[in-house]
Amino acid sequence: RTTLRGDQVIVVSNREPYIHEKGPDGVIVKRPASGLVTAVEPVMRACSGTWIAHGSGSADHDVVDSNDRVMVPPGHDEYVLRRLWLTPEEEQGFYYGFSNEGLWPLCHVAHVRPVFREADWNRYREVNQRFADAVVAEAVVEDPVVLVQDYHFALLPAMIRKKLPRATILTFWHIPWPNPESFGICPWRREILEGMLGSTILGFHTRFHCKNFIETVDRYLEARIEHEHSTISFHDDDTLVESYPISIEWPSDREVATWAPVDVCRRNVRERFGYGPDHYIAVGVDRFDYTKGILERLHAVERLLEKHPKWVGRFSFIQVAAPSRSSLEEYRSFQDRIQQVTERINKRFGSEGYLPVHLLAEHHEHAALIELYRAAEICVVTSLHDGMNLVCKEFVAARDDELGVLILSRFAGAAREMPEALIVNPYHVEECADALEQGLAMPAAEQRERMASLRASVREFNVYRWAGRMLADGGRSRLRDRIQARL
Ligand code: ADQ
Repeated sequence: RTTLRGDQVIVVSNREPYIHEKGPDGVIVKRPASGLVTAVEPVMRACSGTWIAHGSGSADHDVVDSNDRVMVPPGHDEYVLRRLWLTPEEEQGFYYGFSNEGLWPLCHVAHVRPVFREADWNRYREVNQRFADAVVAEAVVEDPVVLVQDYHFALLPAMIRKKLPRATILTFWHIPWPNPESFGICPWRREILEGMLGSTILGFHTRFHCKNFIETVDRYLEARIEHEHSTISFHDDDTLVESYPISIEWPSDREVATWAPVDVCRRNVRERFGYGPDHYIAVGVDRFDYTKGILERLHAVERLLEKHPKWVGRFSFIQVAAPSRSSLEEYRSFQDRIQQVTERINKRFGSEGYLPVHLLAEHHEHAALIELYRAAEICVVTSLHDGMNLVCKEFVAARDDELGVLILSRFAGAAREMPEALIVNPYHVEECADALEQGLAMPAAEQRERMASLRASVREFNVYRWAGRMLADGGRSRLRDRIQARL
C-alpha cells in the first residue's frame, strides 16, 4: 500500500476473482479454483484499483454501470471488477485454443504436444487487443501501474506500452518458462517475446525460469541483454527479468479461530468415509490437469499397497480434483483415465467398507479443503512440472498442530523453498511409494521438526512479500523515470 500510494493500479487476468451466477434466490458469488486468484486477490484487496477479467458467470445482471463493473468482494466493496464478455469463438480460440492447447503444454514440459492453429492465434491476438483497449479506457492517469497476469496475455504489455508509454507494466508469468529449444517450436515465438518485452518488469517464480526466458530472447531476438542486472533492452525499452516466488495469504488469527480443532476434523472426515479413528489418510488437491501428476500419484498408492500389504484396509488416499478445461479432449480423456485407474485400484485392493482411493471430482469450498488438510496424515503434491504450486503451502498453513507430512515434487517451483518436505521425482513410482511409506511411519517428533520449519518459511514468504517485492521494484523504476524526466 505504501509503495504505490496515490498510484492507480489495474490488474488484468483471464480468470475473475469472483464469479456472479444467477441462482433461484438471486445472485450467487463463487470463488474459482485458481492459484492465480488465490495469490493475487488478497493483494488487490489491499491496494483497491480495478481488476479486468474475462466474465464467466451470467452477464445480464449485477452490472453497476455500462462498463460491466461490479464492486467486490461481495459485501465489502474494496475494489472494482470489470468483466469483458468474450464471444464463444473468442473463448475457443483465445482461451481453450492458443492459451491452453498451445502455450500451456509448450511451457509445461509434460509430454503433451502443443497444438498451434492459425485461427486460435488470431483470436488470441484480438482478445489481447480487447483487453489492452479496456486497460486504456480504465486508465485515468497517463502512468498507471498495470499488473498483467499470466500466459493468456503475452501480447498485452507491448499493446499497452504503445498507447500508454509511461505506464509501469508489471507482468507475472504464473507457469514455467521452458528452454529455448522447447519454446522455439512455437510458430509465433517472436511476437510473443516482443509482446512480453513491453513490460517494465517481467516476473517468474524461479531464477531458473528467468534464465530460460533470457536465453530464449537471446536466441530469437536482436536484443541487448545485461546479465549482471538481469535486464533486456529492446526497441529502447528496458525490461527487468526477476524471480518473485508466489505464495499464499497466511491465515489470520481470526480465520484460524473459525477452524474446527484438528481432532474434530480428523473424526469428521473419517466418519464421512466410514472409517474408524485410526484409519490413515493422504490427500491430493488439484485442478484436474495432466501437469499435476495425479496418475503418477495413483500408481504410487497402488505400489505402496502392493509392497506393504499391512496398509491395505488401514490407509486411503483422497483425491480432490476440480474439473478444469473440460471442453478440451485432452482434459476429458485424462479425467476418464484417472477414473479408470481409480476403479482398477479399488477393485484390486478394496473390500466391503474400504476403498483405497476416493476420487472426489468436484470443486470444494475453502473450508472443506482446510478440514481435509487438517485431517490428513499426508498431503501429496506430485506435479510433473508446476510454476510454483500453492496447495503445498495451503497444507502447511492449515497445520497449526505442526503435524502432517508433505510429499512434494522436485519439479514444482515450491520444492526450492520447501526442502523439509519429502522431495520426490513423480515419474519414479517406487520412490513415491517409499515416500508414502516413510510419511505414514514418520515419528511425531520428526513431523514437528519439519512442519515447524515449513510453517515459519511460508508464513514469512507470504503473498504480500511476493507482491510487495514486485511493487517495490516497480516503484523504484517509476522513481528513476521521474528523475530522468527532470534531467
Ligand atoms: P494452478 O495450476 O491453478 O496455478 P496451484 O498453485 O496449485 O495451481 O493452485 C490451485 C488453487 O486452486 C489452490 O488455491 C487450491 O486450493 C485450489 N483448488 C485446487 N483444487 C481445488 C478443488 N477441487 N476445489 C477447490 N479449490 C481447489 C497456477 C500455476 C501454479 C502457481 C499458481 C500461482 O500452475 O504453479 O502456483 O498459478 O502462481
